[in-house]
Amino acid sequence: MNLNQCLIIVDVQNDFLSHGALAVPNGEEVIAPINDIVDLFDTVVYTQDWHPENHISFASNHSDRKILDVIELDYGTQVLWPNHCVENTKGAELASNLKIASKAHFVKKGIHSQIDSYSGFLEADRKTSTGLAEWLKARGIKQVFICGLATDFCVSWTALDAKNLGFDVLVIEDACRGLDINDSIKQEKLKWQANGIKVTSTEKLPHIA
Ligand code: VGL
Ligand code: ZN
Repeated sequence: MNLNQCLIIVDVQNDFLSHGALAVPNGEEVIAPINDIVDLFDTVVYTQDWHPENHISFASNHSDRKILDVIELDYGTQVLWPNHCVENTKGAELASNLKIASKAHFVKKGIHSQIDSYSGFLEADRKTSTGLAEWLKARGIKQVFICGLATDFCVSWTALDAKNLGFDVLVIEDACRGLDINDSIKQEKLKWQANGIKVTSTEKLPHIA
């Protein structure tokens, strides 16, 4: 166990599992590998997508728009999603069989009606902080291991922001599943390469964590 390392478990919430409102194909397959590695870390962060009912990322809140349409907002392009992870609903709860570390820290994101947030660090306006970077830095964390859902959205944005904010970043590939919209998994992995984000696996973790 290295006290400078942290595990970030992204959005392993009911709505992203197979029968959820925004189902990631085989999303529940991340739970067993994540449960196997949680105890290797002293610091474990769980992010939760947590939207008000009138959230700007929901297609239902735009007239004449449908799910997966892409619109332009002040802060850039926004994909429109089915209603998901509505605050205080069952769908927004962490998967019931996900192991919760004894010193767990929870981060909610996408909580403002007018801004989405795929990243666990910075919301989509690229300015509003969730406070996670400050929290990690105050604890001396230098290296973050990232896993969860979805590889090509919240996992990737969280990884890219972590790197930009000065952390060494590894994505635990077998503990992630993606949505894969228009080849997005491949596109995001190219960004990881270009930005010095490393990939690893749960099998290798006992040797490096
Ligand atoms: C996510 C789309 C919308 C994710 C969250 O967790 O990857 N994707 N909200
Ligand atoms: Zn969302």
